[in-house]
Amino acid sequence: MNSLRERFRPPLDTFSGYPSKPLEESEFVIFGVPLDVTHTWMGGTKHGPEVIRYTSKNIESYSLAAGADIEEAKIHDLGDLRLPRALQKTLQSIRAATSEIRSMKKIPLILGGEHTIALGAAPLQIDRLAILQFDAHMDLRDHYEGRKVSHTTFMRRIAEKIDPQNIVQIGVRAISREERQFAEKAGILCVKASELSCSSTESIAERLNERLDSCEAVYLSIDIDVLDPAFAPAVGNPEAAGITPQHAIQLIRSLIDRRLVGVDLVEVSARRRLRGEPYFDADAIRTGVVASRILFETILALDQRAKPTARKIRRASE
Ligand SMILES: [Mn+2]
Repeated sequence: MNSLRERFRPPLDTFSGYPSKPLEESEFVIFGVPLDVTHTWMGGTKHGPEVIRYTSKNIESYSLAAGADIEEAKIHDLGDLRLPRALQKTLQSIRAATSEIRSMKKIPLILGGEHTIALGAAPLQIDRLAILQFDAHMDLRDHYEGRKVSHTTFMRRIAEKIDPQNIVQIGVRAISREERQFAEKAGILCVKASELSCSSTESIAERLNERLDSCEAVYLSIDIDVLDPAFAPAVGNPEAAGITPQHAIQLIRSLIDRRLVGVDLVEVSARRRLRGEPYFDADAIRTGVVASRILFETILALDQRAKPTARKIRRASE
């Protein structure tokens, strides 16, 4: 356990602002990965974990939807992973930390950082693992700007290691022709952002749960750029016509259950760090506020799932 701690920088603020529960008693183990190396437009994801911790301690901690308070959730915040220089080493370090957390029967929850970290965090060795990805992008390019491993190719690498039919992508709207063809051929289930404005979240959740039913474990990866830039402007690659925070929260509440083996929330970025309060620019604060809310609702929704088999579609807007 000590060797696990040594790999992290203790956080200045803990996630949610409440003191961490002891590691042994916790259900979620949170850590940041301030990775910001393969960006193709705007950087700033190295500030992501700090933005999320800062906003999460300032928003209301009670959830109306869950009828519970994040203060009561069993969360331990390890701080930020110390990053080696090489990207492959970073991915190995994420893999080692997440498997250690999972071996303690706890759920790792990662604050990004760029999306590439999901390649290290998702337990791809698990048979019938599903990846539930909220994203404006598919990230399925074979390579990009000479890189085989980056924020825009990592899902292709994942699709080479698990059954692509167990990949579900929600909120997609910014893709290349190559990605579209690959996804269709591979049988990836894609819910376009536009579908969420004309179908109910209940009917979409039902369709997705049918696909997820045969899976043994689910890894949830949330790229905050899945939201419209009006809600989440501080991201590396903003794309118009995105989904709303309500859509994201309702779907997450309807889809997750005790098969969850990991969560990441990535791509929150900040252009600059300011002196004094507020610590970050207004776009970063706005993005952090919605990211923090989504994480609170995810954690509290899982707390309500009593049995591993409870996969009934739930009305999320109660
Ligand atoms: Mn994205």
